[in-house]
Amino acid sequence: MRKNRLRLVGALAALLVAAGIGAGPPAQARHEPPTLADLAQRHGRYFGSATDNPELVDEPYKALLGSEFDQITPGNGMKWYATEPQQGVFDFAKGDEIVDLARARHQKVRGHTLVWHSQLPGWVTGREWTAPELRAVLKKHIQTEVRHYRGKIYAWDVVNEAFNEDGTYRETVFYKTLGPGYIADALRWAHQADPKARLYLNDYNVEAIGPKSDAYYRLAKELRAQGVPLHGFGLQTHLALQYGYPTTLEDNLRRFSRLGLDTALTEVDVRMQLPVTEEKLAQQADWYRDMTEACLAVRRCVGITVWDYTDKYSWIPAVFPGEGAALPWDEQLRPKPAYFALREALK
Ligand code: 9MR
Repeated sequence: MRKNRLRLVGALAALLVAAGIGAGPPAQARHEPPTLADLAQRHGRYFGSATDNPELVDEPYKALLGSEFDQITPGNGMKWYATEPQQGVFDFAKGDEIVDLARARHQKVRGHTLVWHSQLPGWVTGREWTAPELRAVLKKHIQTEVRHYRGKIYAWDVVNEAFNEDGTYRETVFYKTLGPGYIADALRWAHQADPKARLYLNDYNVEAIGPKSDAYYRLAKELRAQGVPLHGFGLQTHLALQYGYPTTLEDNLRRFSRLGLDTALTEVDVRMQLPVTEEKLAQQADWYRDMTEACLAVRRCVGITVWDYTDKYSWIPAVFPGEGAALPWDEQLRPKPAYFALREALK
């Protein structure tokens, strides 16, 4: 029943968009309240988007980024390759640009990300490290970056993607050199540098209850018991229509909540195999609605961030050839059925 109703609403929304009603540049320029951010705030949540520096020359894009969202995550600008391209030489220009923009619009910033095996500079990956060397390098990287942004970052993804699908530790340079304790150390160092920032572990394919989210649950419990400053668990939520919806999402959020942790959907997109059809868009809308309802149902699920808001700047087509259309706005910045489903869920 419900699904059929949702499909109908989605199809209607698509028709309106196709007919140019409620779409196109004039409608976007109007910024009529309530925005997704306004709606989310009524629930004590935020609604955010990732963005990336090269996109900020696109004025219509930037306008919507500034009006519809109350939280921003830099997609790349705060990663290690960008912030410490040479050992001990820090460059915060990209992150600063996004933080300044967000602050001017009173948007929260999620800092992404301090410790990750990917997008590392060559000087980190290109040689062998002893444990004391790498420990010092890691501590300096974390503390210099967190200190630079002290007071300006709502939450940090301190460690990103630390586990394999089967729940074993990913064999990153940090794990192999320092052992699993690098996670607690990273959290402690970040906390020293900005005691007010909320500190997260963040990963993909952890939306459903399963071996990978179980590994985080066990680790989070252990870290909390040891008094390690861990405050949140970020579920990236990169979903794909062909793999099915993670129906245990709400229960999963709730169990982390019971550990005293915040949760957040941090990098949401719902990709599909192209071509786009109305049916796929309607199903995508259902998923956006369902995940929003799941977050709203769990008190400590603090907010939702889409991994950029328009298909124009989605990472999907480059990484999954033949897939795309993953975001709530299309490549022309027109809202899709998913956008209207988000509004419905937040009402
Ligand atoms: O959106 C980011 C994209 O621009 C980069 O090319 C890509 C490189 O891996 O990283 C993307 O963001 C990733 C995020 O940092 C961590 N989770 C997965 C995201 C998609 O790859």
